[in-house]
Amino acid sequence: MDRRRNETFSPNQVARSLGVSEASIKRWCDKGILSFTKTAGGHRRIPVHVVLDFVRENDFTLAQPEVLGLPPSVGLGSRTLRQACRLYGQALEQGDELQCLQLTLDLRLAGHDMAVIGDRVIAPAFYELGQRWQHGEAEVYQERRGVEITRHVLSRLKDSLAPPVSAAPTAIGATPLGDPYSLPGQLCELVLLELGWQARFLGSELPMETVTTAVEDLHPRVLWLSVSVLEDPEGFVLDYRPLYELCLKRQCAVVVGGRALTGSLRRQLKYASYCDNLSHLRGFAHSLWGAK
Ligand code: B12
Repeated sequence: MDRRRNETFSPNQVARSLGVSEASIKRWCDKGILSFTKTAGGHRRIPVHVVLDFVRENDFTLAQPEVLGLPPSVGLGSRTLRQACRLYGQALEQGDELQCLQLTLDLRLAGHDMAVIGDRVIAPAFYELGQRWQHGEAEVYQERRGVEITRHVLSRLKDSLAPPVSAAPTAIGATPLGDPYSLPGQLCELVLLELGWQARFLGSELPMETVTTAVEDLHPRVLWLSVSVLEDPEGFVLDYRPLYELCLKRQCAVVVGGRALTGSLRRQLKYASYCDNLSHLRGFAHSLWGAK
């Protein structure tokens, strides 16, 4: 292990391992970005740990880890998610739907569940896009197009899931009046479908009365409410109460989430579970029923 840490490589080898030019490596050495030692003959030598630190800190991928004597799969695993998030964000901004689809399908093939893809790739990519929009670095149309692209991608992912068995419990979800944010609701649907539930996102901006009727008609085991924005928080608390009471009677667990549900608002609500993210929903739903 220590021997490996002390092993050094030439700029040419490091360049090949990173998939960049040798000139870039020499420049980074000279700028102090990559630390190095010099041989008696005056040639630069870069320790392997310097390369690995550089890769980690700068979100680089190792194009050919084997040049540094590392296993060819180095850089896969958890780092792949960060990389995928960055690429997803770029593809969103460029309007590249195919790339967005490819990235999410690849992650599923690599064994990541929908909750992880939503929490660690899609949501942070949109967060970044929102930041860029706020700072005038991204256009409104790019954000709107990004939402459309992701809606299509999620619906394609839905098509790739096995249909639920008839004995699977039902889950329904919605966002309240005044909340146009549809992606969290669509993602919740996918997370539950992946677990084998008969899940259906009813849509955005639903009055609580019609959600109540849906609970009466569809007999769900879970109702999820995604609340990203609330025009009238007090009105929401009042309208929500009878819905919650009905759910309690019908043994339907109410799961709430979304950035508008502040701590003070949550204290005024009753619910079975509050989820910060999709992985929480996955865990909760799985504890109730999970075919997978
Ligand atoms: C897309 C978007 C929109 C779209 C949404 C379209 C659609 N059909 O969904 C539209 C065009 C509607 C929109 C409008 C506006 N937006 Co906007 N929008 C965004 C953006 C870029 C992404 C939101 C999103 O969908 N993210 C993807 C989802 C999956 O991630 P998420 O919401 O974080 O959800 C995660 C968790 O919270 C959790 N979760 C959420 N809900 C639930 C529910 C359950 C049950 C569970 C288990 C989990 C869960 O799981 C998710 C995955 O981890 C955000 C940026 C950001 N920071 O998020 C701005 C952002 C939210 N918008 C913003 C603004 C300012 C606006 C507008 C006022 C702009 C304007 N001038 O018109 C309007 C207001 C609209 C309104 N009525 O309130 C600001 C809000 C600032 C603030 N502090 O309030 C943000 C933060 C952008 C920014 N950086 O300034 N927006």
